Amino acid sequence: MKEIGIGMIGYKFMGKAHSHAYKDLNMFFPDAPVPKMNVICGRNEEGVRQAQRQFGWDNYATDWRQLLDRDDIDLIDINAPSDAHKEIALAAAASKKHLFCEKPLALSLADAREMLDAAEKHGVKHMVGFNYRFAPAVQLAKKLVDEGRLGKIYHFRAWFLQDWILDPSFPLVWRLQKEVAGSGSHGDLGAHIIDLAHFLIGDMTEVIGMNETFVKERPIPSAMTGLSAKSSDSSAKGPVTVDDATLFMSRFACGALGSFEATRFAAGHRCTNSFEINGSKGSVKFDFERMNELQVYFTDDAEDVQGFRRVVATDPAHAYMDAWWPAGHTIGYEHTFIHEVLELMHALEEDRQPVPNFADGVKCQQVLEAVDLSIAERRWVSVNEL
Ligand code: SOE
Repeated sequence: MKEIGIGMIGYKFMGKAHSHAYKDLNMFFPDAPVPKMNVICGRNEEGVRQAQRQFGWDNYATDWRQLLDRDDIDLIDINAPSDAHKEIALAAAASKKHLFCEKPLALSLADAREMLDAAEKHGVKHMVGFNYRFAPAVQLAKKLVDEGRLGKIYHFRAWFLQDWILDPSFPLVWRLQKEVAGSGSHGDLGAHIIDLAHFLIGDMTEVIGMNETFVKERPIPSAMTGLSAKSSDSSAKGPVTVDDATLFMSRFACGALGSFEATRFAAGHRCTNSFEINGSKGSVKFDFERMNELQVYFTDDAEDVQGFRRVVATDPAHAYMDAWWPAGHTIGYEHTFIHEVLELMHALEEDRQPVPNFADGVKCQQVLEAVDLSIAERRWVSVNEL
């Protein structure tokens, strides 16, 4: 069985999700190449040593550069904060390591393009972490669109709603600082629904948007913290330099109209990642909080039973599901990462680019920046302007 040596940088939320995926992959997909969990890397020695033990890595390092000269590492997995992506990716590509990078790919379109160029120049494989594509219900939506079962697509609407920074005393974590995160809800949540739109119905041609930062200053945290930070009563405050919410409309090359909403201020919504597609022959509706289900409507159902039906996408007929449990037994968020890593391992074995790859990351970044430009200049922006 082929083995792929992994060196992973970052050990927090995504580090845990990726580690779990590497660990469980072959238990359910025994024919896939084996991801060898060789080295986990992070700046804080105590933290990374704890993660090494807890997640099951063989070694740890505190400087990512040490990973690049090692012969037992074929792939560098980058899930450090977004401002670190580019430097690591460029150096890893130059060292002929394959790349797996979390979204958003980079802080800017120019940086994302540089990362894609470097990967292509050095002939390495590259993947970007848009994990929601890998939910079986999302794969079913894609199949229905591709097989023409929804007919001509008229509408794509998507919304990704969270509420974890609703409290104004929630601290100024790195995700609220433009120089580290690139953008706020737009790049963090909007990136996912933009990618789902690209995956499901194709490219966008033009966009127009609006955004808002509702809480403009927040307490400065004493240490580097993320989503799990608690409200802070620190009196020292700093400016929030990213959007709290971004909304935009778009036109697609296929003729469909799109609408998108990403916000961290939707009280009561913890992780509502949803889309709806309406075509001439039917519609589908997806909500990540019920991720095993796809609501499906076909216009040619008999008149007396017309309506949305709830398809539970957990039968062996659905993508990936014959590897899991008996029909009807559900899977969860972490399984999207296992399917993502499955695609990555197979692509490396077959000597082809995984999908989604850095080209998809660039395409997403292009839409993110087109929306930002439309907001700055208060006009429709053609995606190809960028
Ligand atoms: C936080 O907003 C977050 O964890 C994102 O960073 C992820 O990409 C998204 O999948 C869930 O929400």
